[in-house]
Amino acid sequence: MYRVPCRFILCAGLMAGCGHAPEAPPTAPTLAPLTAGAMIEARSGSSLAGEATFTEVEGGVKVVVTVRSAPAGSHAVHIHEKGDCSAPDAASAGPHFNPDGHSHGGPGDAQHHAGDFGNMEVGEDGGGTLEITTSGLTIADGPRSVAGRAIIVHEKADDFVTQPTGNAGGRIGCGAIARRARSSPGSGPGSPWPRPWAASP
Ligand SMILES: [Cu+2]
Ligand SMILES: [Zn+2]
Repeated sequence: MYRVPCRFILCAGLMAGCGHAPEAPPTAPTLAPLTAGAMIEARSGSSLAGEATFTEVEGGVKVVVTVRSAPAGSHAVHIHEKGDCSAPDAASAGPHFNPDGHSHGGPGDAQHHAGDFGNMEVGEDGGGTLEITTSGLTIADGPRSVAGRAIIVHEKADDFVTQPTGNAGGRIGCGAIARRARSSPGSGPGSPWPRPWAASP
């Protein structure tokens, strides 16, 4: 009854004692997190520029959107359905990305579209940043993937109530979201895995 587990332990001990392993151990988590990004371009006559980055994190996706040369004030930020910013008013990006068939809302509301990120505050210098981590999106392929969609910055603030848009006005910035190649795998110090914050003393 107990002999088989004991042999396993013995074998494992011998293998671990072997001076030089012929290959790196087959550890699965040697990959850097998946990321995606978008360059945000001016639309609807604005002079806005910016970028969005999406990083796979525990339990979801961390989103960071930064803009410059934007009008001061509050601006709604959403993911829209189509990664097509070709129209001068970005209407080509379609409606809000809505894989769950939810109503529009704020990111903390029970019902909201998957890419309803709330409002970004832009200062008098024209710069603004919005950071949010959401469990409702993925970077990998699937029904909730951000890849192939668009990030939109609006003219006005999102009221989180008006359906289906939040009454946020025109689309003054648009960026098509594309998944990026993972950085090189590695297993030594300084490699992307273990992640730096997990390895800190
Ligand atoms: Cu929008
Ligand atoms: Zn929405």
